Amino acid sequence: MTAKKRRLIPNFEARSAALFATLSLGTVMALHAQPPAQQPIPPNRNNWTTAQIAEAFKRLDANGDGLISREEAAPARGVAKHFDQADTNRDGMLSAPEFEAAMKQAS
Ligand SMILES: [Ca+2]
Ligand SMILES: [Ca+2]
Repeated sequence: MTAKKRRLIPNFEARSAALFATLSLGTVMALHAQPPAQQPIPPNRNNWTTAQIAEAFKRLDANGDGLISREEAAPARGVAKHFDQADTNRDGMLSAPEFEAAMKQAS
């Protein structure tokens, strides 16, 4: 603490600095108090992820041969309904890529 230093920070300057700090803080708080700007909504929010589709495929593939037959698709009404559309190569079975493409189209 030197006399020189004290002289550099006169009382009124210290007070205006405090006021400035308060105003800045108020501005920051006001900004934070604002309702959140539009939450970014992922465009594919309702779409199934590849992982979810793979999981669903595994569940439907009751005999684990890597294909979903019409019988295996029966419990999943949506899949059964679109089975023919999904079965793009018309072999009567849904392969994983066929199933995935159909699920992504449906959602
Ligand atoms: Ca199967
Ligand atoms: Ca097929």
